[in-house]
Amino acid sequence: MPDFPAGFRWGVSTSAYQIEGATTVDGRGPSIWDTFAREPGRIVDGTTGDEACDHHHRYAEDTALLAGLGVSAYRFSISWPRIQPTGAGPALTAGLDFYDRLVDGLLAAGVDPVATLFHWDLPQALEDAGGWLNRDTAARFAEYADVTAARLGDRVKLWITLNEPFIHMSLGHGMGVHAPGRVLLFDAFPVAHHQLLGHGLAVAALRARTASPVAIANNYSPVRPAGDGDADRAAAAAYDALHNRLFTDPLLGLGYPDAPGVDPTVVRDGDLDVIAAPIDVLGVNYYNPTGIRAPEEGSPLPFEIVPLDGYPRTAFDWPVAPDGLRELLLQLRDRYGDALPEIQVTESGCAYDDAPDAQGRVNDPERIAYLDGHVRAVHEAIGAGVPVTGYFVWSLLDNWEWAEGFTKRFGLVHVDYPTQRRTPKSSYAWFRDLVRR
Ligand code: IFM
Repeated sequence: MPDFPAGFRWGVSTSAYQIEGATTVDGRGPSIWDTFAREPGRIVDGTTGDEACDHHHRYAEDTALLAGLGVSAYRFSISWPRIQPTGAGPALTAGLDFYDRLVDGLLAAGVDPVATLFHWDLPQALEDAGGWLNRDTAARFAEYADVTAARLGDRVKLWITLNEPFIHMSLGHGMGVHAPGRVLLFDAFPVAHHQLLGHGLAVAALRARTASPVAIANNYSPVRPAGDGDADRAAAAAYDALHNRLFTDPLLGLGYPDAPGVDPTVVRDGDLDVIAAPIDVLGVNYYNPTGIRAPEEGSPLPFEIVPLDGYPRTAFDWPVAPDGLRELLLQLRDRYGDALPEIQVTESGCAYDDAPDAQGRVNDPERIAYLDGHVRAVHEAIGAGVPVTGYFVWSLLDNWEWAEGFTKRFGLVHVDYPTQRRTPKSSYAWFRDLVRR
């Protein structure tokens, strides 16, 4: 492995609902995922995040795993309904206490706490009032950022406002396969705008409470047109605008792109200035590129997603394409030029059907190959002048993978859910050695 610049941040990521469990302790309110997971047929194995990895009780053990890995940073998310059970009003001290203990434990272990404020677990009471379709949710989000940073702002080293607002809009509100399960197709645009508005308002709230840098974590997927014809290229451009530009152009001061669904009547005077508040870091979550071709006649969508041939595939059937990460990082640099802030890859990882062998060891050579390829792609992008300063593996632990329940394992550490036993996989040792070097 080639050398990385001194100070490069190596980390791992998780999110609250996927690992914490303990969904009813300390006054936590219900979130949209508690509700959604209980609806028949929503989750492939019928499970919920009620227990997940029991991290809320086992955070000290998990902090020791982070220390053993030697990472310089740990990206976790804060559960909004633990802090404000109904998404409004004073912060719950007991809810904040948990993250206070976690943050202090990380610092004592020499690991920088990186906190994401919203990783999809909206308080159910806010959803009942319209959720992200309701403009007021943006103001509520800024209030939550304020009360949380008032307690943790002196110790969290990087704040991330939103995780993957594109996925929350498209899967949660466009297609209904994630919570809250709305099927609005392109009428979901207000969810995009109000998340971005909430982000901008939260940036201002965070700046008033902390000197630490502020970021957002977007999901990106470089688009490959299926053919050279004009129709496939136009379809690819439409998908690219939706997936890769809708949540980045306005953040970097360019306003909304010409993407399907964009509705200017939702955007009020001054909103774009709030959204374009300067950020210090752009978080990039990358898993795979997307193949696109022109839609069949009569399709409600201006594009059709098609499988990309010629790549190995993960247990999710996603193509393993490290070249896509290099391409994406160069594309961001070419697209945004001087407006592009420092980048940290805030998620990169893969699911495989990992299981312990007869000796109890978990060997995951495919994950090692995956990470090796993606880390090298980052190195090449840095060599080409892209300002990448960090790389976080998704994920520390196997965890509850949303609509896939417990069926997809992304961890460097295997979790046996019935016993909650943690077993570091061979990729954990590989990543530890990489970080040490
Ligand atoms: O598990 C998710 C995470 O919550 C958000 N980014 C993608 C991961 C893998 O699907």
